[in-house]
Amino acid sequence: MIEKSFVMMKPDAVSRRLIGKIMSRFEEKGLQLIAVKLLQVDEELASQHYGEHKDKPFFSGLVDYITSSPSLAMVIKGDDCISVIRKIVGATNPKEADLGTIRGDFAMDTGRNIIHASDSPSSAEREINLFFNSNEIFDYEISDQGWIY
Ligand code: RTP
Ligand code: MG
Repeated sequence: MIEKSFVMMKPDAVSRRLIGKIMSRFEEKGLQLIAVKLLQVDEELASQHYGEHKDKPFFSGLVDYITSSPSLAMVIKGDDCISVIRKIVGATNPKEADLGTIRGDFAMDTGRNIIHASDSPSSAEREINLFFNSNEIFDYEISDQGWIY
């Protein structure tokens, strides 16, 4: 089933200049970028986005991390893409994440795990609406127009 997922490169990914490398993993897999935005997440947006974790001991550190410098928010579209993207991203703790996953290859610390991805269709819908207006999402069809090779 064709799905949309919300994916965000966290401040460490942007600051470490990993945007291109990370983006290419989704594109090479066969997924389609339909929205992208560099933004500074503020405390209110971080608290809404990670609301499910508000009572956890790591919450204030998580908000400090996500608001520390700009992040790159995206909407990615593709067949079963919510679970496929979670596999590409890897486990929450980068030390346990398989090599070949983004977290497994580029990160060492759960508190600096470089990328977020929606974990379910309902999270994806909520997160996409939180970060994007409908006119910022370009839900185009890819067809062979003679220049895809
Ligand atoms: P995300 O939401 O960012 O995609 O990460 P996730 O689903 O893999 O993990 P989740 O349980 O939703 O946790 C959200 C983020 O909180 C930080 N965290 N720190 N110190 C800790 O024990 C701890 N646990 C989670 C991580 O940055 C994690 O990505
Ligand atoms: Mg999560």
